[in-house]
Amino acid sequence: EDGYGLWLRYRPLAAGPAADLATRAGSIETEEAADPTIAAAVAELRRALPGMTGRPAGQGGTLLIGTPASPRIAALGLLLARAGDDGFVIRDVTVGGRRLLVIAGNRPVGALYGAFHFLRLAQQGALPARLDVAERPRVKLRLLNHWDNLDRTVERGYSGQSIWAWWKLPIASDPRYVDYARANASLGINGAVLNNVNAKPDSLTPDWIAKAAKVADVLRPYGIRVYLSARWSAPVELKQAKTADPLDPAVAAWWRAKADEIYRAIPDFGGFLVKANSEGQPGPQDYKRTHVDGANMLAAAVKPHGGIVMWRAFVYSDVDPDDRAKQAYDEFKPLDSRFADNVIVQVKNGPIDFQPREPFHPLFGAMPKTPLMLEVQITKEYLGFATHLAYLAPMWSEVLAADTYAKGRGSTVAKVIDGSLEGHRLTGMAGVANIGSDRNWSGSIFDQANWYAFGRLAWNPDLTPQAIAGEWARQTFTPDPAFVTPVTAMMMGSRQAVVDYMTPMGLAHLMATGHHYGPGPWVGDLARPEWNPTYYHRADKDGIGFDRTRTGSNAVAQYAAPVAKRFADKRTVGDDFLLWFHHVGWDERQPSGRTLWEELVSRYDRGVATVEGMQRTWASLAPMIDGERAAQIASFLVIQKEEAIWWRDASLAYFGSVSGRKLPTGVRPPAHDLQTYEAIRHPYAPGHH
Ligand code: BDP
Repeated sequence: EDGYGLWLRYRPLAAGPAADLATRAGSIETEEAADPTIAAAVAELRRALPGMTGRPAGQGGTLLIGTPASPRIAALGLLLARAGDDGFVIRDVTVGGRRLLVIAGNRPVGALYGAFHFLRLAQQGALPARLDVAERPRVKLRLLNHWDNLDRTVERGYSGQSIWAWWKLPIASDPRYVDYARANASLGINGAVLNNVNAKPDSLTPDWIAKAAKVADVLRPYGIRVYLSARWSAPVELKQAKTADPLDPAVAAWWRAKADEIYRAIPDFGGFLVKANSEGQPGPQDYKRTHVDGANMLAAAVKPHGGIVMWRAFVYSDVDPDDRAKQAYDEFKPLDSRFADNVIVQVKNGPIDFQPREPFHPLFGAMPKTPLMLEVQITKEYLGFATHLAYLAPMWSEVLAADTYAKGRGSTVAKVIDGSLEGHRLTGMAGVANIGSDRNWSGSIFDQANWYAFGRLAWNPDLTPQAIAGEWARQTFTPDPAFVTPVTAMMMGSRQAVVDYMTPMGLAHLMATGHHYGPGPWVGDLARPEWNPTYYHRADKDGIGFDRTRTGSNAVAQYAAPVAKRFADKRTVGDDFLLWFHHVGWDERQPSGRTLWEELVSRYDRGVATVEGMQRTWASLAPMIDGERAAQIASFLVIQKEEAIWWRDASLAYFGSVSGRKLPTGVRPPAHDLQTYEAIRHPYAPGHH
């Protein structure tokens, strides 16, 4: 048990559920075995069921899987409209006096998702006596964004090398690609951007297109399309055009020909993801053109093939910004209604950059005429890399459930991205993948839960983090409630713990330079103002926090009036975002009765204490699972505890020195002086290239 099996372990069930499962799904039948997707579904069921039932295949009742193309399924009257294009129906029916379990979709991919859903239910213990399930995904594009480089390093990757063994492609595949596809399909993930948003032009050359095509061939039966990140200046860098000006007809012709070439190799190619004019990446603004000019030109190139363009809104300019948090909105909001209909704008969950906690991005709800997709980061660039146990579903749900008030109460981010608020058909959610060549895929066992949760939320943004954690834990470890209940509670509190020991009460971006590992709140000498932690926390002898109200940058005004009003008032903003929106005096009383300084100190202590509690929980649970995974998790919790203390101590040493406030009595002083923390360097930290 090294974690390679993820949540698809298919271990023997307890006697009762095993016998029931064998009775209901002993032999798998289909009339569509020639379809590669149905074949994949059947193969999965045949691989899974004997292991779970402990009985050889072919005995017991029949499970029939397929689409209405199968006469037996068509005859059943399953009301498949409920399943939509990508969903499924799972039902126990009686035909000619015999019981039959049916898994059906309108398309083969729906049946595949249904098979995985059935296995998800079965792995968790007893199935309902009569199954009658109908599901369909709420969001159309459910994509992983790999930040994988062509040399197999991974930007912000903490789980080994890229799983794409580019050098051996296109001739050699890898069994891992199939297991990757199975895992994604089990969640309904239906697309993968193969390469880093900080893209190289080479990925668009014939050699690399052939490699991507091979990956696409392997993923295709699992309903997963391949996409590529496109480097804006590729035509120039490949020496095939003099300019990359989107309004130059020769440039548009180059991209059209390039798209034609890609589609010849990958007929169902999904399209391009573009990071333009952001953090040094080239883009249309280099030619005094807009994001719209760029996106629409590319969109025209892929349109004849049914492709799309995902244009990222993660931008901040290098001219001294009064507030980086305002820039994406300022640049993109005026472009609403001008994007082509096969363009979707990809917006990070918060206005800065994947911090442990950010308010929802103000663009959600502010561009009603443009489809927006949500981008979250599964890889934990700012939450302790792969070692810290931080379950991210609560963070993503917090954003999905956030009310933009764009069309009055109830205009949640979830409704923006599933298209229901404004009637968009092109909808999506992207997660920056945390997958690499490590045997356990994600660098740690608990980080598998973040991949899992991303997929589940992209399928249904209303699923609760608690429910997702429970189903993941039952499949990944054991369905035993004595294990699942405490482990779920531990997961549910874990992200808040990271917030508490790294960036409590609305602080953000206090990580060390470059690699973003460990504390660096004192850093204030980097070339661009908004690269510096001091820019974000603005601590001085009087107080701390970024004033984003009218007296400051007025970023609050980018939100709809009721939201802006709540954020703008110290009494209503809530302590999650207090210092995000306000500069607060160190001695100002908080609702707890403590001063702000005392409150901050208590948050850092609470974060450390939560990690200690996680260690105790794990010590009591570890004997219930295999030794290999249990030991790795325990050792990572030791790392997390040491580093939580490091974060707490370094932060308190620094903020104590700036504020001149003393630690409240009874509080443990930092182990070292500030200079010691400031001197810590991590020259070989992973993930930054
Ligand atoms: C930041 C990362 C950087 C990415 C950038 C992005 O630090 O490596 O290139 O986001 O999303 O979080 O483009």
